[in-house]
Amino acid sequence: MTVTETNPAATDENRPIGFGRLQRKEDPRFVRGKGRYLDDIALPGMLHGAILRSPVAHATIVSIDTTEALAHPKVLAVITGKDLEGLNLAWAPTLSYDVQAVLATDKVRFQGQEVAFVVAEDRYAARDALELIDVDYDVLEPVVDVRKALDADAPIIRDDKEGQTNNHIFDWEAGDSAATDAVFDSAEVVISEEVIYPRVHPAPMETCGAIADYDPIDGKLTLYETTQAPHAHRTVFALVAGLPEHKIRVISPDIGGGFGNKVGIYPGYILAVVGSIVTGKPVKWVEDRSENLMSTSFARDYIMKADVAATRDGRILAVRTHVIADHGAFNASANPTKYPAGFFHIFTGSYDLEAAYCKVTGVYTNKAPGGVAYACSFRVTEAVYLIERMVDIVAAKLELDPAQIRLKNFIRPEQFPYANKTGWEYDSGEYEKTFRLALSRAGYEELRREQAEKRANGELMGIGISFFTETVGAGPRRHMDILGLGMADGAEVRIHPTGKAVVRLSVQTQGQGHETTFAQIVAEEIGIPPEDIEVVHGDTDNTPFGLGTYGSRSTPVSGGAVALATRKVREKAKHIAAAMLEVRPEDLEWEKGRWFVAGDPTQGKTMAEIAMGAHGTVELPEGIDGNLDAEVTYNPPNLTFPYGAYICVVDVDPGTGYVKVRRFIAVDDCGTRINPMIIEGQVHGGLTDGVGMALMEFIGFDESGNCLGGSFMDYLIPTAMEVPDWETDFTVTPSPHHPIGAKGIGESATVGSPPAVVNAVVDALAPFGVTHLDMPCTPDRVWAAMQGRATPP
Ligand code: PCD
Repeated sequence: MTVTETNPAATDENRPIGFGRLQRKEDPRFVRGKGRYLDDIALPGMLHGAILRSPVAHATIVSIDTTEALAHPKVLAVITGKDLEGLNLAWAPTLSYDVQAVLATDKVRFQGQEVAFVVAEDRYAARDALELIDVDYDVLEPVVDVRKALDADAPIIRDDKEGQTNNHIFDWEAGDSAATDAVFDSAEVVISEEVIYPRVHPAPMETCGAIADYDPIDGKLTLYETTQAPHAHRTVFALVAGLPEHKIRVISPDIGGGFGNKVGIYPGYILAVVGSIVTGKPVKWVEDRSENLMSTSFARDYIMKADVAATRDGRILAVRTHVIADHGAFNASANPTKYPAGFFHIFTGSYDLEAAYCKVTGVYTNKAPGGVAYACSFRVTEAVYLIERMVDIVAAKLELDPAQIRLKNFIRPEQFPYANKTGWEYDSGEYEKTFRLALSRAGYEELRREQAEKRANGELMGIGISFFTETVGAGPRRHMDILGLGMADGAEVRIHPTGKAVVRLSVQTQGQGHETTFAQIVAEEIGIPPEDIEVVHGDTDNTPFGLGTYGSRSTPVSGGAVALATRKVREKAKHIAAAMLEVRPEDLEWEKGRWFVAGDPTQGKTMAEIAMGAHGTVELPEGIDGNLDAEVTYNPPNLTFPYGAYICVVDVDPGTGYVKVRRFIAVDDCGTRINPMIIEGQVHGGLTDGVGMALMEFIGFDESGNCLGGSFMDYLIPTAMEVPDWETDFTVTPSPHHPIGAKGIGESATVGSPPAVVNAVVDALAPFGVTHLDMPCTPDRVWAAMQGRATPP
């Protein structure tokens, strides 16, 4: 892949912090195949668990016969929902205040639902024994079509819940409905469309798993888990299982990709714990690929009906939308409490509107529960897709250029901090500057000329634009919590006597490079080289409390915590240096790595000397207790609002409908950049994800509720073959409230790229009169659209 970063501003004040394009400190173990993932861990005497899953989407369980399975010579336990009922563990709370069956007791409600758990001496025996369990199902009519879920005659899925008389979960709204309607009533142009973001899956390379090791003597549970949020999991386990929190240690080893899939607590994790308590031995459970795709948190699944009010010359005045959100059989969505539809209400995008209103209706269907924010800060992805598709549709209907209409409607630099119409305060942005850089990198005018020539020859070339604003870094704890846990993060920095440091994080890396970038933040603040700074994470016994890594919150929240903790250390170092130099602290000045006497630079102490002094024999001033450690819990004042301008060029094969992404230009602004190489990697990965969703990824269901995306034969993910050489660039607009000005970047490209790709495909199909096409733009769908036919399912 070619990496092109030509921004001349990338020097001096825009330089990356803390030693810049540092190679990743974690890579020596990864590139040698020496990472330690969950399935690499083998504890002495460890047993293996496997889950029996429902073959049907909706059925009453008449009986479960486990006799034969229990008779298998290598089987130690077979656990059913009835057994769990006795322990009060058959149902577990979800992150959205619903309950989810750990093992089905009365009914199964989606294909792949957990029905029984076998613990055996090895994995093969556990799997074999699943086939010896005899379950008698009485099959019921499933609810598959979300549009029919609220019909009066629809089967009620959640009859386990008292008072639940239909499949309705929630209605949630944001913005001002009346004010929005008023703008619509007098608008020159109103344009409407139904935009679908289909069900997709994060599908990380490593599937989910857990090893539970319960020690019956001291009652301590050590739980190895593929989790993005070890501390939150520990607390939830304490609340759910009634285990004392100080007796739970959650260890998250190396994670082979999370992408939101490893935020929730899945039945398999709880079953591993129950298995260990029952057998007195460690129990490992690791799901296979189909289990991952069919039962763990899916993403998206939003049907969005939207209207845009505009002037005839393309000034966008208001947007309103009603969304039907398919949450599957249990509402296991991971969202801050106040926001059952996540941060969807950022659907006003990057534009200065007069009014906006959204209503989201969540419903149950007989599908796997979720949905999770797959590379997405709680539904920002859906929001960005909606507004960026709608802006293009408006442009097409008004015969305006999609670049011009965006330029006309952007929030202007002087309007920041910008209060949008649904309650967000965007921290900073220079949208036009970033957008113009993307246009010039793409050679936009030239591309349009080329397109016109090609069209004249019957060739289908499309140019798609997307400009996105995200809201990442949840969040100010007064607004945001998950199950009552406020969304702040702790960080601890310790400087050892010889001047080497350790920083302990509450967040958990899944491949994005925290062991490098957090060392860089400390390095920048205190002048110790990054290689002398150890980053510790993923073990609740050894790290401060915090809510974990998702929604691109590590840099905005934990990054702030680390910067502030390090500044505390620096401040303390000043007092110790003053004592060592026998001067007053006010007389000292800081230069990277060293305090020195103002006016006499020869008189100074390096951090290493100060560290030794702190632990040595120097008489320390009042109130300085003699170490160089500090701890901070950072509760961010606001979220951060990274943004970007993406331009995609596609060629559509007129004979087959196959879409080839020829070029993709991505200009991102994530404020202060810590490690440009890591940022590029994050962007490349996210763009690949985005192309996947736009063109091939899809979890579908047949009318019986059978999952049609249950393996990588059906659920296509992109490879290097399907993506172009990415052309990336950037601008730097620091966050004014973040301690180092950084915003998140990990999700930007996944959020911003699908609309650029789809806009390009629709643009290519303009000669056929096509103005909208739903994802994924597979060859059969594109072909159907070219023939003027409805989208095939
Ligand atoms: N950075 C820098 N600078 C800036 C920002 C950032 O440098 N300014 C970097 C950091 O440090 C890191 C990264 O970059 O390392 C990222 O970041 P952020 O944005 O903050 O984020 P985080 O939190 O860390 O992470 C998370 C994300 C997410 S969310 C997702 S999906 C994905 C991403 O991340 N995932 C993943 N990326 C990645 N990568 C990898 N490799 N793997 C994975 O898994 Mo969700 O919500 O969960 O759905």
